[in-house]
Amino acid sequence: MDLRACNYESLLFFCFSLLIVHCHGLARYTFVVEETPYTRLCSTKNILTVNGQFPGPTLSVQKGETIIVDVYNKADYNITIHWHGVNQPRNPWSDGPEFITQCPIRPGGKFTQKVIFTTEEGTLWWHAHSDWSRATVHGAIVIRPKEGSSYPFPKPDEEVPIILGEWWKAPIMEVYHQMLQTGADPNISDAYLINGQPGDCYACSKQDTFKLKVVKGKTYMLRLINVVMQELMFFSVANHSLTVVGSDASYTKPLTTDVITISPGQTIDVLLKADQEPNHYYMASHVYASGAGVLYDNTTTTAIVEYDGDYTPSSPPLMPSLPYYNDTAASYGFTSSLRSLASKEYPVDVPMEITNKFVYVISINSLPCPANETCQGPSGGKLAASVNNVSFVSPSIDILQAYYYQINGVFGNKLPSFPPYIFNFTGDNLPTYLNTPKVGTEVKVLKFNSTVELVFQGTNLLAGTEHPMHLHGYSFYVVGSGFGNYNPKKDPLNYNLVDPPLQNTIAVPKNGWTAIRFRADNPGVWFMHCHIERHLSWGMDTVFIVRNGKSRSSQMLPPPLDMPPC
Ligand SMILES: *[C@@H]1O[C@H](CO)[C@@H](O)[C@H](O)[C@H]1NC(C)=O
Ligand SMILES: *[C@@H]1O[C@H](CO)[C@@H](O)[C@H](O)[C@H]1NC(C)=O
Ligand SMILES: *[C@@H]1O[C@H](CO)[C@@H](O)[C@H](O)[C@H]1NC(C)=O
Ligand SMILES: *[C@@H]1O[C@H](CO)[C@@H](O)[C@H](O)[C@H]1NC(C)=O
Ligand SMILES: *[C@@H]1O[C@H](CO)[C@@H](O)[C@H](O)[C@H]1NC(C)=O
Ligand SMILES: *[C@@H]1O[C@H](CO)[C@@H](O)[C@H](O)[C@H]1NC(C)=O
Ligand SMILES: *[C@@H]1O[C@H](CO)[C@@H](O)[C@H](O)[C@H]1NC(C)=O
Ligand SMILES: *[C@@H]1O[C@H](CO)[C@@H](O)[C@H](O)[C@H]1NC(C)=O
Ligand SMILES: *[C@@H]1O[C@H](CO)[C@@H](O)[C@H](O)[C@H]1NC(C)=O
Ligand SMILES: [Cu+2]
Repeated sequence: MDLRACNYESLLFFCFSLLIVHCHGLARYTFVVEETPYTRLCSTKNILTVNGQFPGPTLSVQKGETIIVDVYNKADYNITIHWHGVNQPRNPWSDGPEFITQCPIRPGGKFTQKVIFTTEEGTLWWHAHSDWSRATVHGAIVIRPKEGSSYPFPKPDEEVPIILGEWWKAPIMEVYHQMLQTGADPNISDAYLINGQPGDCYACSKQDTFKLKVVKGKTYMLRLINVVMQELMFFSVANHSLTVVGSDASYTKPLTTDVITISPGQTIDVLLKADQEPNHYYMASHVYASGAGVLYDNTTTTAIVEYDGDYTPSSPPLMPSLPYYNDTAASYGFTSSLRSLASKEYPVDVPMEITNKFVYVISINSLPCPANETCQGPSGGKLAASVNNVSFVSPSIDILQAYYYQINGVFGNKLPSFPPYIFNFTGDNLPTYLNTPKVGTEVKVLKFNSTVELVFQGTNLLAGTEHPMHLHGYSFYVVGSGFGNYNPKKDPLNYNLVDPPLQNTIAVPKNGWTAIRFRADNPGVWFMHCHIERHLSWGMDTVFIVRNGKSRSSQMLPPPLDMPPC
């Protein structure tokens, strides 16, 4: 059904089981968050879903469109919904992270969110941004080119979201609370998923395999989304090469590869040409995990690419080879080879004059065990994480409201711009006294339209590992990266200011650094955090507050009347 056709007047439609009403030219969607039974691996449990679907409904919009989503919370948990990678100019009110831009929608509550698309084109996603409910509350966002324009590559015959997920048999909120209580790593998940299905490498999962039917000679665009909670993922399709054409709703130079690395939060659009002998081929994905001693489910999740035709398929289907679990060279090799299209039609706009230079050390840490508790983290303490030695604590009133209405005592603006203490960040055998951070709710305030260069520096404290850093409200250019300690004299000489990729999530390599640049031209309160869920919960988070500009059109929109109460 062509959604454009119902734009003229208020009409009711059921499209892809989404309730859509078009009125005054804005498409309106209904999201009902509720408990839904889910049976996989011979186990039936209730999970939180949107509209009873898992993964949730796909939002399909056109570049530059604004949509309205009425979110109803019919679950027993606090909920918020975030539109990941949608920059939402001047509209932090609908961004969604709980206690950052809103208080949660309580059980029985409702919140109407306005989602403003501007420059994004390609694939993004939406997800819950409260506790760990995003494990099952998520779905794809497909942003089509504007009417009358097309892709910067031949139009694929078909397009399909491929959502890499992670699932626990235990209720996710119990896994989360147990982690906070013990101070140790969370229990490992029971399965990784492709479009909600574990695939047949798991026991009791033969029927639970996603299938993509293809016709020889046709081209398919896979809109890959990593919604996994705790790990980066490798992805490959047997006997087929993949051509990357976009990431995070921005086009890239075509990159042909056998294996993709995708970090939690990231999207990658790839073209798959059905050019092999008619057969069954596995699409397969498993974890890339480099942190020493970190446990994970090491099963490969699979889907099947099934050619149309009259043939006897090989049994089992052909399996691709994926890099080894700790293959950092494969992971970084892929991530660092993405390039913006940087063409006449899709130019880059990298800030050249920098107003604000920051170096943020992002680290895993530990905190001492409170006297009235028993902890199972490192040395009997609790795992934590920090940005420039501040482990972020969620306030009990959201920061946006506190900023807008000038409520004191909710947050401070003392996040250091540079590491407060210089040591060999990526060195071996670091002294344990470096493990303990401060705790607090500290933000960084930026002038409207100032420019930012931010270097993320990873550390080897407790366990050197990747950190996929995600910024709300902006896309940023990834201008440089490397292993070891960032060198402010030498490394900027190698920055790519010509065709750096424009992303909203970037995996900072294990024991390495990554430099990003953006122009602070979106006033509001914007969360920035590691998209590995346990790191986020331990405090690897901070906030940029971008002040209003002088003109009306460079100021935050007024708050909607139905902001959920705190
Ligand atoms: C986590 O794993 C431990 C050990 O297997 C188990 O006792 C505990 O019940 C699990 N917790 C949850 C929330 O599933
Ligand atoms: C798929 O690739 C494998 C290994 O590269 C090769 O042995 C096999 O013949 C190929 N199969 C088909 C059907 O192309
Ligand atoms: C995967 O996990 C299983 C059981 O937990 C273990 O026996 C096996 O060695 C692991 N494989 C790899 C490649 O780590
Ligand atoms: C990866 O893991 C294997 C098996 O545990 C180990 O032999 C190898 O040294 C590891 N490689 C790296 C780069 O850590
Ligand atoms: C320990 O004490 C602190 C401070 O009095 C309190 O907030 C916390 O809930 C207590 N923890 C437990 C597990 O009783
Ligand atoms: C930092 O630690 C690394 C790894 O142990 C080592 O190779 C390097 O020489 C150290 N750098 C300095 C300046 O000490
Ligand atoms: C972090 O802050 C704590 C508490 O103030 C301090 O003891 C520690 O030395 C600091 N660590 C670093 C690496 O800055
Ligand atoms: C932001 O600064 C740039 C560069 O100086 C300028 O071209 C642009 O007009 C400014 N934007 C606004 C909204 O003030
Ligand atoms: C839900 O959020 C409110 C604050 O808006 C808080 O007071 C309440 O404790 C939360 N409930 C749960 C179950 O987390
Ligand atoms: Cu992290």
